[in-house]
Amino acid sequence: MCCGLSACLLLLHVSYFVHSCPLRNHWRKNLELKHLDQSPYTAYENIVTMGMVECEIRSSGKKMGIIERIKEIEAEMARTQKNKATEYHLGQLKAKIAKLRTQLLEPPKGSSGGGDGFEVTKFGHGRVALIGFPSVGKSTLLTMLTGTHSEAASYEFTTLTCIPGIIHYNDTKIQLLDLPGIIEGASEGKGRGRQVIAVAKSSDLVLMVLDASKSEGHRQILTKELEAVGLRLNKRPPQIYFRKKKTGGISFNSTLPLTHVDEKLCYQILHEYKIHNAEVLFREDATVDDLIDVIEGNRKYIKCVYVYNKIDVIGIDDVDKLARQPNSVVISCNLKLNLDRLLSKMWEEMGLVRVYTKPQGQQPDFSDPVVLSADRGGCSVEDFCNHIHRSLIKDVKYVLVWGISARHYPQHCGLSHALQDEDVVQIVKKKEKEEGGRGRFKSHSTAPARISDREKKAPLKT
Ligand SMILES: Nc1nc2c(ncn2[C@@H]2O[C@H](COP(=O)(O)OP(=O)(O)OP(=O)(O)O)[C@@H](O)[C@H]2O)c(=O)[nH]1
Ligand SMILES: [Mg+2]
Repeated sequence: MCCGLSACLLLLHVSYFVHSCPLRNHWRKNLELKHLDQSPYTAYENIVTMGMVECEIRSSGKKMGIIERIKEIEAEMARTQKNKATEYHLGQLKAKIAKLRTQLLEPPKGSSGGGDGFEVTKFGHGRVALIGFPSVGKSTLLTMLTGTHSEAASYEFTTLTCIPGIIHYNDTKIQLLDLPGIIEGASEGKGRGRQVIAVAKSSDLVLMVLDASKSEGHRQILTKELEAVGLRLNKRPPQIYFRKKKTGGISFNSTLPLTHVDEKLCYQILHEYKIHNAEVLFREDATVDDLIDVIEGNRKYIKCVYVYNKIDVIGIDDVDKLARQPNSVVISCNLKLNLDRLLSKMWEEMGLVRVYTKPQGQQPDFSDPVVLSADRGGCSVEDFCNHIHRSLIKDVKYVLVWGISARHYPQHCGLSHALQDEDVVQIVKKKEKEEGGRGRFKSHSTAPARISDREKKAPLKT
């Protein structure tokens, strides 16, 4: 009875909502949704869905506003002449753009922040992302290097999602990700640019695939798109110490003469971020952009190799010119040219360190290395032990190291020793004396170690 009554009330409520809702006409007009004339239950479900769509529209409207403001500031910067008098104004404008770009990257309020990204589980010892314009040969390259089939065709946007493959190289497994092609404006959300760039951010190395027969400008456009979302390719973090404080104003110092930034400019940029108490120390002659990167604190410094594909369609002089550029490899997937050089360059840039373990009194195990890297936790003996097991570190006395990092074979090393590729390590554990044993020859009996500690036996009864 009670259930029937509440169902009737729900029906009445929904039909009222469907027929008198002020947003109804707006939705019908804007979204061309025709299902409002359906049953009240279906309509109720649709209203919930449309509410979400409405939120999305509002947030994308907000984002459009931000993009327009960025464009306006960029135009103002282009109009402003660069000289000593305008450098403070230009610095402030740069900070404004950086702030707006950060806002653009924030997920809309109320959403979980996940969005419909490409969720590919991390696998292997390193992750490499293929980034490039459509139809440059990314999928063909993935198929060549990993054997995983990814649809390749002569039309653009053949790949619409993220396709992972595994490269087996030097006893390690490297995950290679084929991604949809990105276009100019990807950082502002054009195409699936935002999701592609998010995958690039989660990688250890980016392979920027370029068409050797197309203009050199493509490389700059892609670099600009990646920089706009906080990716810094082949750069190291600026040597600027920055710490926010609660009181005490701004203290500005440098360890060398600065040519790009002075105290006044630094103050202005910090004020733009509403920071009035902070400590800033320049350890290198950094630029305004570097200072903004440090203040923003969300930049990702990532290595990038520029891969020029389709060299079979250009002349030898052009190939030579491209091959001489820094961090560049020229290849042809169709003719299988130079793919081994690409793999060795990838390996070099990823800086993976293979360490082989040697059990005491046995040969080293060369089949299954422990793979370390500076980007993923570090390459010291301590990192090596933690990689094997978290609890191992407290039992380690020292380690014996054979290989490039050792001065003589074997070298006794402590936890801070930096290991190098193909080192062999034997862990020597602390003697088990503390646990009640007797050095190497731990006694497994519970009998006391010294004669004097033994309990006296009762005299024999005669
Ligand atoms: N001449 C020449 N053509 C190539 C080479 N590698 C790939 N192609 C051709 O380029 C076209 C595009 O290749 P895809 O692998 O689909 O390119 P993609 O970058 O994955 O394209 P999207 O998925 O659309 O982003 C195909 O017709 C390939 O046959 C090459 O080395 N030389
Ligand atoms: Mg593709």
